[in-house]
Amino acid sequence: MRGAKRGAKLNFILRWFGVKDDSVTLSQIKQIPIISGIAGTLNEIPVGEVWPIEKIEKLKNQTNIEGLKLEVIESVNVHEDIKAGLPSRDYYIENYIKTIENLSKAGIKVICYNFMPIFDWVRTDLYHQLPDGSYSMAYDHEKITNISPQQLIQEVNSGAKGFSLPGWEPEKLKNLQQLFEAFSDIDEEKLFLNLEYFLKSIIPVCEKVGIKMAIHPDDPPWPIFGLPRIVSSKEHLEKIINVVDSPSNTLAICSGSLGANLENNVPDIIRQFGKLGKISFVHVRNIKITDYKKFHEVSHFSKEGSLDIFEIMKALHETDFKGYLRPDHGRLIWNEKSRPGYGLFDRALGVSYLYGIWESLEKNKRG
Ligand code: DNO
Repeated sequence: MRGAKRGAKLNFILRWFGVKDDSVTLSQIKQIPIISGIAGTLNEIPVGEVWPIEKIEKLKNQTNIEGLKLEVIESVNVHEDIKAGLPSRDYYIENYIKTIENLSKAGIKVICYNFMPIFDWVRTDLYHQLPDGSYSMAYDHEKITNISPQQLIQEVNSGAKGFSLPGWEPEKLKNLQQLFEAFSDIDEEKLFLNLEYFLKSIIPVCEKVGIKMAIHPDDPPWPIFGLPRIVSSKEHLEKIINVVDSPSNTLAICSGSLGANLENNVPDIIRQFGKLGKISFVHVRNIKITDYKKFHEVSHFSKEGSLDIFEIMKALHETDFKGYLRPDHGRLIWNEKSRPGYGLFDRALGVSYLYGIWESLEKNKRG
């Protein structure tokens, strides 16, 4: 195993949703030591449309003025027609390619995306109170089996307090029945073929323009509402990176997503794919698993959750990770009013903790 080279650089960034859609400002973000940039987005562009270069440049300029970099986009969401393999997919793939080209012109290096049918991440409670009085998000599979998708959407959107939640675009979700019909005969195998078709179309362009696509794992890592999931395990990740052999076909490792299934050993997964240079983006979050398919999010600290965050950082360090890393969902603490999971305070505590681990690994290595 290669050790970290002197001067190896890991880029700590923070997710930011834009002036109109985030309670946190860029000037607050720049005051978090060690944060060098953001994972940005253009939330206002409907999924499937081309991201115009002017809007991308505007976001980049806003970010750069604050001394922060915009090199990662989270996410350019994939249109459901591509996931379902409908004839219209070619049109949406063309648009996706134009977006990739436009993003590359603005200096973007990594595009995060996911391939979860219909739903992006799913929680059954956006305000789960922890013993210390803070709030975090929680998931209970039993609840999912007892409510309809419509009910879940209603609950999630009323809890979102006006913020648009990533992946829960209203224009998509209002056609829910039609969407479920499009996926009625799509099993894991077909969904994977549709991912393969998408990757084979876009990855050659990414290679040409120097962009890495980073697929985000399923959150949670098991099927919900009968919809297939194909990015939930080490075996799934292997299959994905092997289907198109390219430096542009990479993974976003999300500790809290993969880690919700105890069979996924996150440090081992990082070692395996890190050694191959297949990880370009990492989300670090801790969760507490309380029962089968039941968990809630906690602070980043290892002692509070079921994941060993030190081991996760160590695996990244051992494999000389030089990509982008961000703290993931934080709790809502100190009465902060923000979108669930994306307040300033707990994510800033998270960065401090993660960087503290990283610095000690670096210094120990140098001796
Ligand atoms: C939730 C996030 C996801 C993630 C997408 C990536 O908070 O982890 O929305 O950004 O799945 O495409």
